[in-house]
Amino acid sequence: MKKDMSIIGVPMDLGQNRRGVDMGPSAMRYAGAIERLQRLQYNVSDLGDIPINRPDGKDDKRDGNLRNLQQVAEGNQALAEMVDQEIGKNRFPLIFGGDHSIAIGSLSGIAKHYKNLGVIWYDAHGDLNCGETSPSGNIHGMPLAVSLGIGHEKLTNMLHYQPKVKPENIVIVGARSLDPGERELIREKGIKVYTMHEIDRIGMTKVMQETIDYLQERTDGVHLSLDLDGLDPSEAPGVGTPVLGGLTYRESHLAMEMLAEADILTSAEFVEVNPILDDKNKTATVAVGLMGSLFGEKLK
Ligand code: B3U
Ligand code: MN
Ligand code: MN
Repeated sequence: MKKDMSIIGVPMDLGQNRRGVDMGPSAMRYAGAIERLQRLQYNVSDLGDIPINRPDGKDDKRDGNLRNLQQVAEGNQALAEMVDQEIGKNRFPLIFGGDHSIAIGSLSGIAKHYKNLGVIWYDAHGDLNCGETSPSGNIHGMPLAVSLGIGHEKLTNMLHYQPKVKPENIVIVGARSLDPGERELIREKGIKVYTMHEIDRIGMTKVMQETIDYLQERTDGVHLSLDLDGLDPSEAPGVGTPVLGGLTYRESHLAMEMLAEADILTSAEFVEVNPILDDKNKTATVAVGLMGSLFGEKLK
């Protein structure tokens, strides 16, 4: 893995309707993210936070069924440009969310640099909705569909190219809450999904080994998009849409350690940490612990 790393915070909470997730970047910094990575010998440059414009007046301006589309698009545009720039400098981008809508900007900036970017989507949800299928209008439930070129033009065409990712280069891990439209898209596009059912059946070791082998064969870079709600809410309570029956702390560390060993990652993001809903910064602390494993603590 590259030893030069750029941290980018994205205090975005407009992709969903529970305030507080904009403090995720601070919570992860407070939990010691930067020091932890420096201890692992990374040359870390913390670029601070991307400015996010708030909608004037009410928080719930919709464009079609998309809540806060304009502000979400603007924030993601700025993020996309910064990520693109950092990769251009040969640095590893590590992005701190913010709600999961920020993956739209991350993937726009990242995918430009690869012919076949692989994506590991560690999440309770598929985030494969669009305006027509979304039950909520929340853009944080849409970024993976956007990366496939499905959704509002303002989002899909960011940095003037699309799609960002091919469906066969995506692996979803931990899914247990999929909407009807998302299931249909998964079937139609043949997206690889390890739901909690498969993880219970074959175990995390096999799931990650298969994921790594599958992506190593077909991709030239791999982005990890880790939504803390992929973990069980008993271990990561500070998230906006908790879903029971999730991945354990231990399974998640194992997954991170296997990724570190395989050394396939070229970028990563940790999203949906909401310190207002948390229990004494537990979820940010879990996130930072997972970063430790992902970036090689066990290999030292
Ligand atoms: N699938 C639902 C719920 C949801 C998606 N992502 C999160 N929650 N975190 C939706 O609103 O699209
Ligand atoms: Mn998500
Ligand atoms: Mn989720």
